[in-house]
Amino acid sequence: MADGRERTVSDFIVDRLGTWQVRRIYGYAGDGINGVMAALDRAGDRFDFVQVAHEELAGLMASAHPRFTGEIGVCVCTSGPGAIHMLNGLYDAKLDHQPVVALVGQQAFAGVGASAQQETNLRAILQDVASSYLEIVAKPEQARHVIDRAVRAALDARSVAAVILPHDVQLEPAIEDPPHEHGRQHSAPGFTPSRLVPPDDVIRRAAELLNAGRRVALLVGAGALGAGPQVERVAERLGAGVAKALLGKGVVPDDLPYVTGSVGWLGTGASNRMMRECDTLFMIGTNFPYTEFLPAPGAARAVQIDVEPRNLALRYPVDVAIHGDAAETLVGLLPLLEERGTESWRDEIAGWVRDEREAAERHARAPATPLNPQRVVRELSARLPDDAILTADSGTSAVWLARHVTLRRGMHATLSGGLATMGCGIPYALAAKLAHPGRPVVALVGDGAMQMSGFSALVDVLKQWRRARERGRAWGDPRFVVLVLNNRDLNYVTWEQRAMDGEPRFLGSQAIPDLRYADFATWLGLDGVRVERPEDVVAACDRALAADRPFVIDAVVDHNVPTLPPTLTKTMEDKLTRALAAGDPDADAVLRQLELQEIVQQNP
Ligand SMILES: Cc1ncc(C[n+]2csc(CCOP(=O)(O)OP(=O)(O)O)c2C)c(N)n1
Ligand SMILES: [Mg+2]
Repeated sequence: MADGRERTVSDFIVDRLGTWQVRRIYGYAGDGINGVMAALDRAGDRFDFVQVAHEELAGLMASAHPRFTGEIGVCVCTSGPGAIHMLNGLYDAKLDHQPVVALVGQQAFAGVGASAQQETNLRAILQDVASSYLEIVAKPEQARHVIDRAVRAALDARSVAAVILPHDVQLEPAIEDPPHEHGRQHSAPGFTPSRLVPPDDVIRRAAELLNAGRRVALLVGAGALGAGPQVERVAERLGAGVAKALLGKGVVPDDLPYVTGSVGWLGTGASNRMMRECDTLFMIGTNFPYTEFLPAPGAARAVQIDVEPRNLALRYPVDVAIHGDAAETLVGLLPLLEERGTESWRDEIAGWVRDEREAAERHARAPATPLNPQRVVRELSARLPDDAILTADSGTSAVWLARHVTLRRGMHATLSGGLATMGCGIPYALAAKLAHPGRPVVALVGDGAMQMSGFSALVDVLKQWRRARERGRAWGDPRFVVLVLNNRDLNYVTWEQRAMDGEPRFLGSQAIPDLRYADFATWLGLDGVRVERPEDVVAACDRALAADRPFVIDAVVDHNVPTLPPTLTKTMEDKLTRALAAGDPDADAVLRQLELQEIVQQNP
């Protein structure tokens, strides 16, 4: 090396990641990973090391990175507590099928087995989450093929790979090219994903089934994210409506007349009605788990496309199950699909969609104490710039994102779908901003999520905002808006307690303190405003979207506005009634809101 030092295993690993086009690494220090940190320091500008305030944030940012870049996400942490903190972010990546490589430090290999401080059984801890690949680099010769294989495995499986790096091995001299002898490996970087094109006869059978349908419903998920134009063409050709699973929100714009919006518990009346009344279901890249919102088994004939055979015909007894890429399959299918003669189903859907949009507006305008969260989200949505990227946390913000944010062409939105972990909103948004500094980014988060990890995440936002400016690379678009839905409650679960379990809101587990989120942002040197009156909502949104720095809107919203599906099943209604009669502290206000929000019971 230039300073006369020998290149270490850590230098080699860092270089090798560079060869794999890795440029950004999210992480946190600790003695178990110091060798790698020093190598990152030596690598200088070749990497953007993003220091987080908590390892979970590094895991979540690594899980977000591929969603916004198409690249692999890389995160790094120390042994024991670092790895354990990071685990939640890694599971988030695994459950949402994001390719992530985690470099996890370990105490010196020479001492492992003697219960050294911070020594944990990392293999056991990481075994499940890193099921695509998990290895310990115990000898310098291993570094090359273990890194190559970890990256390739993560990309191939679209999942998590983890490499455990004992501290003493990190510091050993690198062996760049092991000798050509027994037991040594000679790997190389590089990965080209293959195209999954289903056989012609399967596509033909799917086309026949779809052509025979008179009331076709499309349900699209994350697997359809690169296939938006094809989905639109198929829907137009078949006169079909398009409903979206949460992670598929960005597949097609929300403002098309045949897009019914989200489906399920968080979904719209229009989507759920279309699912009940369709005669043909076409699922594209979705593993949407709430089967009660799909047609009753056998009520519709069905075609499904998925890249993962194990997801096929799992939630619904589909007639034609296609193992294939969404876009590739749809391209093959389109020429075989017949133009519809009758437009009645399409008109019916368009009518539901119009009604739905009017109802959403009415519900958002309904009075609440002090603010109706739907109104805040709608006003912000209406003002979003064309290329905005949105994220939402787990909680009511996910519901309002699903129902009240109108994604237009060019916009993107994501959240923690599979794991549905709290605390994802801000780290996802920050990863989006680092990937696209020229685009406005908006995070919708709960006050519980703020108290859980959001304050730390805001510190990370501050650090990255400052760092960009100090390096003379200020974000091309400074807008980074965090909307905190301050409802003093773990509200999503409060509604689950009522409608799923028939239990009243348990103040001891649900109520949380009212904190000053905007004041915290301002105190950090960022900007923010607290909103407590409906007439101040618009001005707050305008201010946030005109700010020259990250901005927090602390919106004091009503926790009695229901996040229930628009139509309740008899069971849900019975449970809700039981909960409210069982001493729910907010029963009266809840009953009033149920009326204002026009929550109705499905025909028994
Ligand atoms: C890490 C984690 N813990 C618990 C949950 C269960 N959970 C889902 S939503 C929610 C409430 C979140 O409260 P808050 O952030 O205030 O959002 P709200 O629903 O009130 O808008 C909880 C506890 C979870 N999803 N993730
Ligand atoms: Mg809350």
